[in-house]
Amino acid sequence: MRLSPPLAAVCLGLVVACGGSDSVTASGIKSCAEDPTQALCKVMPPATDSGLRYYVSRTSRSMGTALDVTFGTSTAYDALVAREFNLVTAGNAQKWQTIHPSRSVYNFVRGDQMLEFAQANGMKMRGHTLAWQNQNPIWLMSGQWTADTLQKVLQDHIATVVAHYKGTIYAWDVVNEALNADGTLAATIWSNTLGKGYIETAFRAARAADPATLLFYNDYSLEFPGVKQDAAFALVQDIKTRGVPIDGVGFQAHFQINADGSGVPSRASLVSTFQRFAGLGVKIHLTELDVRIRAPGATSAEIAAQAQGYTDIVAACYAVPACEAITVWGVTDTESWIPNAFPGYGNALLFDGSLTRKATYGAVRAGIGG
Ligand code: 9MR
Repeated sequence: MRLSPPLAAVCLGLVVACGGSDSVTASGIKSCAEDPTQALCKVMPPATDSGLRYYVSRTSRSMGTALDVTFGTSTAYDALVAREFNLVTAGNAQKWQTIHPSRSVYNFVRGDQMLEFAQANGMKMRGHTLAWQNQNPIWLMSGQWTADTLQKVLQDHIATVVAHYKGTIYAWDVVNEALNADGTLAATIWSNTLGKGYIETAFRAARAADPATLLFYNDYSLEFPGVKQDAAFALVQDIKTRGVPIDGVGFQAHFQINADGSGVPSRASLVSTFQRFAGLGVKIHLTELDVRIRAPGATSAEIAAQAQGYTDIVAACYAVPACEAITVWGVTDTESWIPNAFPGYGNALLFDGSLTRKATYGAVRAGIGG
């Protein structure tokens, strides 16, 4: 697998001060350039008319999944990813903690492996994420920063990471989860020192580093009408009005089916929400979709509501031209973040741990119109 020129030319793997010459090897992880025999470097069997990817390819949209630790450990898993999806996101590999482990060291190895796999298999990749409160390295969180020094750290990080992937990443989640549930600005390392202006700083730095990649504001619970959705709308409207570069809004789309079957807004409500944001002139991506149910113990009615929810979410996206991509947050239920974060809930994705398609899979295909 050959890297596209921008990636190969900048800095491959773990490097001290990206672009520098003192490259060091990450323990146990090799890029495809170093070891092209790894399963994940291979071109996988083409999509067939039984895969989601086939149905999506008949539209102009993308259907993606998040890749994490299971990626590259099993040819069957990797082949499934390439058969079913035409878009990938690094679930964790491009977050600060992984990609920028100490102030002068960047580690692009795992993110590059995912990009190489995507390129080899004709898939796009979304980048995730450039400014967030969670999964930050200790050196960042415990640093003694002034507004000037922290702003420079943010700008340097974004310049380096986005430049590394210049021309290869389809869209970046530039700012992640900037708002609280009540619509106020979340207290983060960024907002505490830089105020709301960090959002603009991040978008401008990303645009300067790659003029072509799509820049997204990404957040959770925006799918529900209410104060948080209103605050996100106002935020995007404000930064767009002021000429700050932004191309899209990422709706994380983490849903929970309740005992009465509620939990996913109606199709009409979702369409109206997506249209509302599309009216601002931005694209819409559903970036981290999952629909959790009680596990164990979901009733057949809850399982049916979950499937109906998946169909409604996908159909609502497909009803709005600006909604161009849907990403499910992982491939199998066993690798999903849900059981850890929501004890008693799970089974939120499209495949079980044996890589078998579930009813949710058929529900997504129905939403696409397959
Ligand atoms: O999927 C990610 C999981 O493996 C991590 O443990 C977790 C830590 O915060 O982050 C998960 O992904 C999050 C995403 O980056 C942003 N939105 C919420 C997701 C679930 O926590």
